[in-house]
Amino acid sequence: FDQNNDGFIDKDEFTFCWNNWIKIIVHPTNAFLIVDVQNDFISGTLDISHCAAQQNGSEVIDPINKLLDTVPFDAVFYSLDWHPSDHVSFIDNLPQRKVHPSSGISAADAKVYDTVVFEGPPLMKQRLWPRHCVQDSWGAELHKDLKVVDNAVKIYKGTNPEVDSYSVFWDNKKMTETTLQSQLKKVKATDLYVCGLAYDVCVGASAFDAQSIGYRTVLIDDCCRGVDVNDIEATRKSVIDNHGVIVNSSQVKAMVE
Ligand code: VGL
Ligand code: ZN
Repeated sequence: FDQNNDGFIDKDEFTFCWNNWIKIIVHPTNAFLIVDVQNDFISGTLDISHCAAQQNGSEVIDPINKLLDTVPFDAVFYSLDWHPSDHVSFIDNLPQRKVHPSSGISAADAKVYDTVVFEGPPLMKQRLWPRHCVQDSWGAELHKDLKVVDNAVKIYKGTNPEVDSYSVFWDNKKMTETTLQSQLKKVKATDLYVCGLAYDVCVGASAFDAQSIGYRTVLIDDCCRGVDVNDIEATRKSVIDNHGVIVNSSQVKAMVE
């Protein structure tokens, strides 16, 4: 695309970014996916400012609202982490579950943010989080300052108590699919702009799946906040390695128009 905004497609840029695509996209259709901008991640039970990277989730709201006000996306999706009370990822549900010895840690010693292996079959790796985004609770609501546009679609994920769901496309075991892909097909989306919380968890997993399906994937860096700086950097690297692009929100309008 026209990275320099000079009317010419930069050939090197094109080859570098989009060499994964064998068909030329005649009618680009742009969808905007806003991941999990929910109270619990901003000032609730899983406030990411208490995580290693100490980032403030509320800082994504203004730049996202500005994009919604100024960029003519063809479709807008909001995802919501939406867990039942007995969800497998909640550390306080650990006593009701069986930790496999390969965890290298006993249920009694496991702490929040640790990863354990639950008994199978099949065995299942699971990172433990504080109870968060319980269905119909305040913590699961989208932040009140986040603009919700008309005709947007909300996608709920993580509703199965037995399996976590970071990506907005599939659960972590890839057993069940949300309606996101079918709705993107309906609008013939070719390009997916992704942002939100948490950068290195649900945003990263969603971008990864979008790229595996074949969407031209654009990660909007300044509209994301995350948990761990090393994991955030790994997410960026993965998007670039898979021929996606990472931009600042100030660049998006020119890309979509
Ligand atoms: C998320 C941790 C647990 C996220 C969801 O939305 O990134 N993180 N559940
Ligand atoms: Zn969750």
